[in-house]
Amino acid sequence: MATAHKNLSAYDPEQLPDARNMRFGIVVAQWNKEITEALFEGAYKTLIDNGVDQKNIIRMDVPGSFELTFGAKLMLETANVDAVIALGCIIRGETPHFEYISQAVTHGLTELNLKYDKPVIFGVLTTYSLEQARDRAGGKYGNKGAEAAIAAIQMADLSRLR
Ligand code: DLZ
Repeated sequence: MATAHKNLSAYDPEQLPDARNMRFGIVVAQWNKEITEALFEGAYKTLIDNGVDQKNIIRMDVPGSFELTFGAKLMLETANVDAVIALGCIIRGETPHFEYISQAVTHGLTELNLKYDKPVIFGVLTTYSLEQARDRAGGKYGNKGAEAAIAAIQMADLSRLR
């Protein structure tokens, strides 16, 4: 696969829209907290590096990835943000929980994108092991949180076309 050994988080800041006047919500699932904290750090740093004021980054913690949908909805309704970044990590165990939670949060966040006029970004890792998650949360394949922040800036800029 072309992306198998590539850091996926590299980007050209010159190509990103101006984010200095944007405001973001970040909803962070507390399951697999080691990973989701690393995702948060990646997202937060990327927003700051692109000129977002720290007072315009609002964090909300929720218990697990299943609760990201409700957390993102609350954020959209109460925090006056330009975009919401939902961060979670679902690791496959021995039961079908993985499939149910992954599908629920994917559908939930998609519904929010259709219902509200502000974008919600999917920053949820779905992996077969903790090691795969670490590789994608600041490890050899970059940081999915940073990628989610870049997507959030791009989508917030697009939504201003409305
Ligand atoms: C229950 C559960 C399981 C088994 N695995 C994960 C996981 O890998 N990642 C995650 O974010 N959350 C997990 N959860 C918790 C659910 O997302 C949810 O918090 C609970 O089912 C309560 O609704």
